[in-house]
Amino acid sequence: MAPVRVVIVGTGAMGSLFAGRLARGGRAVVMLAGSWREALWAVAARGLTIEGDGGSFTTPVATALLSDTLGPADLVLVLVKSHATSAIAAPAAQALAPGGLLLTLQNGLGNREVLEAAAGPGGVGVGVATLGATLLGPGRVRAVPGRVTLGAEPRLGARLDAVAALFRDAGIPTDVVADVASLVWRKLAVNCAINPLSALRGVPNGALLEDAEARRLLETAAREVGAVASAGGIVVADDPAFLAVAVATTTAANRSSMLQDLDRGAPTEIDALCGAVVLEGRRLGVPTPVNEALWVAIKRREAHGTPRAGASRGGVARWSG
Ligand code: KPL
Repeated sequence: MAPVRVVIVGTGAMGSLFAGRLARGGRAVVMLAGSWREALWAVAARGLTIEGDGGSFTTPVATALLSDTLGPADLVLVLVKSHATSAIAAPAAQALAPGGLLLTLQNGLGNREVLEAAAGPGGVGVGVATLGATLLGPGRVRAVPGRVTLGAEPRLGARLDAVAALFRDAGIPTDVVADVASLVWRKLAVNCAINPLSALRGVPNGALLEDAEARRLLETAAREVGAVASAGGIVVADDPAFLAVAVATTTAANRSSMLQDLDRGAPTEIDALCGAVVLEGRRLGVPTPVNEALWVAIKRREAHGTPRAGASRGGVARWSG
């Protein structure tokens, strides 16, 4: 069988994790693309190193700048931060081979729409990842267990099932579910609950469950997201607070992506998370006081913009995706 041609856009923790796992899986030829030159150079020189869940390994992976010619790829996997989606949408779409799939596994609302504007709706799929990944330095990542869930849509045909099989063969537990809107809002509830609280407190996800006040805020933030989803006609199915607690438990050791962003003085995804929920809540007449407070608090910390003391690992002060 011919190898699957995969371009991964995003050289941060998640992009590196997927690139490493898929490259080692042996069924894909992988190219890691981004704008963070230090990471691209490190990977080109030494390969990608993944530690943690599933054992440590280093694997060679091809690299490219976004301004290079990318593809043609059967799968373009988008793993940049949500605020960078507009900047990468055109090169990501251009990298697609005819019939290829552009798949976003990003956090937050709005990414799909931006990618569809560049690639057309027929070529864009959506999934969510509860895998945790901590960037240890350029091209070096620690993985925390979790899974990927992909949203099946009739217009995507069998392409999503093929991607699910590719991920599973690379050791990434993957499911396919039918209700994409529910999938996205369930993950949104988890991220709005875990990410800002862990970032503000400077603790790994699991520590939020050990403190009564943090846990109450986590559960309330998640339920607010569920209330906004319901008002918009989206069925979240489970209690969003239960979902957030479950993910905080399985990713207990992980430092959330927002905590890692604040640690290195980089912009966070708060606008696409709590910010998007607050605006949607206002539109639908649903109060979201905890999400609003978290949005404001993270924006203040971003404006302050100083990397947390001792947060710079591997001698890199500012990392970007
Ligand atoms: O998606 C995540 C993130 O950190 O962005 C979770 C699942 C909360 C893992 O930390």
